[in-house]
Amino acid sequence: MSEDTRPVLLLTGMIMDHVVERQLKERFHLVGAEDFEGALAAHGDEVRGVVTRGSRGVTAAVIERLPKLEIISNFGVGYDSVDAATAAKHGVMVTNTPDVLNEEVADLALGLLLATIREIPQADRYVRDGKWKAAAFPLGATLRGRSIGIVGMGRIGRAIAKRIEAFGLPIAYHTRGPVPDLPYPHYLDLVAMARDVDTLILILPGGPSTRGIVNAEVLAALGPNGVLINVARGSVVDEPALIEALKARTILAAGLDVFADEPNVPEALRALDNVVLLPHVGSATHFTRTAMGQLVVDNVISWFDGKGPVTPVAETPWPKG
Ligand code: NAP
Ligand code: 8YV
Repeated sequence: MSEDTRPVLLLTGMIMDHVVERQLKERFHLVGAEDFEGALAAHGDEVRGVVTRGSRGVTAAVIERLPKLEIISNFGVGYDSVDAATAAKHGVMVTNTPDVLNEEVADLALGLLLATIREIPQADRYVRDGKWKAAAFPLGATLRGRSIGIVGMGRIGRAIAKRIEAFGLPIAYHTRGPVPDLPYPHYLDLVAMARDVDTLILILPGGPSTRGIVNAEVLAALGPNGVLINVARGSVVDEPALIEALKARTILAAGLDVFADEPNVPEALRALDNVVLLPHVGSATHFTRTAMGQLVVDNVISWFDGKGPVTPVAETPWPKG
């Protein structure tokens, strides 16, 4: 039996250790960062908190092995890899990291949009490969005259819309219900919106309710001049249907920061020249990841100080309903 009376926190991996571990290690007994399964087996009965990120989920099976669990603090605003419904059923608080990453992710979304339409990575490769000496880079597609459909109009969606406005382009959006006070047309029907715009930007949560909503029908409606930008989750797109549409050129191009099975990106996607592929870097700056790490820490400390969570997710409201 251990003499250590500090609450046990299970880390599902290394998570901004110079922010998270540095601040938590005095007050908590941290286990699992380097050997999650081993720590789960050795400490499962004592664990009172879990700190996690998208790359390793906190499933119902994990939650059920942690009888003393009180809080799951997720590094990331998207918490589709945490089974929040099961956590709620067991009275376990779930927190995420909203707002601190809005502007960073919106910046990246616009960068990816421009990179995709203006073929910036392809042009860079052209120079590096010494092809410029033989011929000028071919003329390409334009952002001018485009109309943008944003799928998801929450915190980050609105930050993206602000940037699109500055580019002088019309905006429409699809969510399950209209957002009050927004001047843009709202579509309840995603296919109808895809038909009316030529560029889709995805920024909605992953998980069962959004799985594959961008399917072959949506891509067909987007049409041959269509551009798809996904900074949401890979799961919201039917990836094989997207690959088919890109191969057959029934859409023009795609810019993807997220994939169905990260970090595995299908060879069929990597072989295409009409896609820009990023390794899930929407929030990946020192500035923003530090702010996200701090919010993870703040949630854990506030909880164990008896002050409740700072940023609880919708499934585990605070104060309790
Ligand atoms: P948020 O404020 O909760 O907004 C989510 C938006 O999605 C809302 O407008 C919501 O509207 C809409 N939505 C939810 N379910 C929907 C459905 N079934 N069909 C259509 N629309 C739906 O979230 P956020 O902070 O903006 O973050 C959005 C997501 O971006 C995260 O969950 C995460 O997956 C992703 N993300 C990615 C990166 C990256 O690195 N690439 C970084 C940060 C976040 P309704 O509820 O009215 O439908
Ligand atoms: C993170 C994200 O990189 O916040 C999110 O939902 O996708 C990104 O900001 C990711 O969650 C950390 O693993």
